Amino acid sequence: MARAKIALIGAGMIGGTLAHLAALKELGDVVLFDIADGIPQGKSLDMAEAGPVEKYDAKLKGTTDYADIADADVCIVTAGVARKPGMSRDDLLGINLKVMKSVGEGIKAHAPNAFVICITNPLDAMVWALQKFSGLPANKVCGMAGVLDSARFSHFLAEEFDVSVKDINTFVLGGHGDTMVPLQRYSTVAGIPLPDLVDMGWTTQDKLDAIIQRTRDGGAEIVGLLKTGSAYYAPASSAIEMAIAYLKDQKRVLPCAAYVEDAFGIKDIYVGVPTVIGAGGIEKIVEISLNKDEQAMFDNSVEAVAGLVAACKEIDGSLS
Ligand code: A3D
Repeated sequence: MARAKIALIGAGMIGGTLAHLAALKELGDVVLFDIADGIPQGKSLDMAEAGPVEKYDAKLKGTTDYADIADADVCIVTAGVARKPGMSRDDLLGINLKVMKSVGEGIKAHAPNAFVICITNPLDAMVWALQKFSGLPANKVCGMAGVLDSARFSHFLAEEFDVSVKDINTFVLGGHGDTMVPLQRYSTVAGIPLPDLVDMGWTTQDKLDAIIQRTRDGGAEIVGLLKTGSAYYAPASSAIEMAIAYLKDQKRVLPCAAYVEDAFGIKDIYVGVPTVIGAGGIEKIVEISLNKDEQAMFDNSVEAVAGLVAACKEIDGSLS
């Protein structure tokens, strides 16, 4: 069987890390696309030269020509601009919407059968626009955010409890922004829900609340430290986990920004929800029950995403 082909649109900090991970894990041949001539070619050559050391069989090609992504099985989109200190994700909307238009057209023309994972911010609105611009089926276009936000939540909990990250399972839903909804009742350590761990004296509700706030601010914390851009290692790992779920038909249950036709009391919007990812792309949306408080937080988050989608429609009339 021929190797899978993975196209990475955007060869910046996340794009380069994605290429490296895809090669190290031998997920297939990698095409790194960017408009900044020299960057994708240079990074690809550098990583190809690491192949004999790491012993991976993967061809890597850098390009500025969309024709090179032809028939890709997976496209991961990071093209656009990242945050600098003081900027919110939403500040990126105008610039990155234009980028989504050209990327969507490129994917539509050259890789219409791909599973597309968008990472560009503001995530939920950009994945919505990318689906519209590309015209690909909604089950084949999704956004990475929930896996990363959940990983951040899990990391902070592992530190608090001094237990392995392997035994922690967390769920963060809603839009990828200040309104995201870390779900305490559905987050567990070895199957024990967080509220039970408070009852057991492992932590206090105050400490949990602080961890939840740190999770919400997780992106900004890294931006503040790096000063020149935003996080890239954990975002890349998270998108690769989703790509593997698709390529290997794993039927993983992962939170991601997916098209919700009608669930959780909302209709016709992209937002972070639990999904099943397999060979069919987003195969299912897992409609867990939310209590009153959780539903209110989720609705608030959906409202924020809807505001950004409305802003996209105002900027680009072809989207309305
Ligand atoms: P960066 O290192 O700046 O890379 C972006 C790349 O996109 C650059 O190499 C640009 O040359 C390239 N680019 C710009 N316009 C185009 C275009 N029209 N076509 C193709 N390539 C283009 O950024 P990064 O890799 O650090 O971040 C990429 C995006 O991911 C940003 O929008 C971030 O805000 C976002 N991000 C999202 C998350 C989520 O969890 C959703 C996390 C971290 C970053």
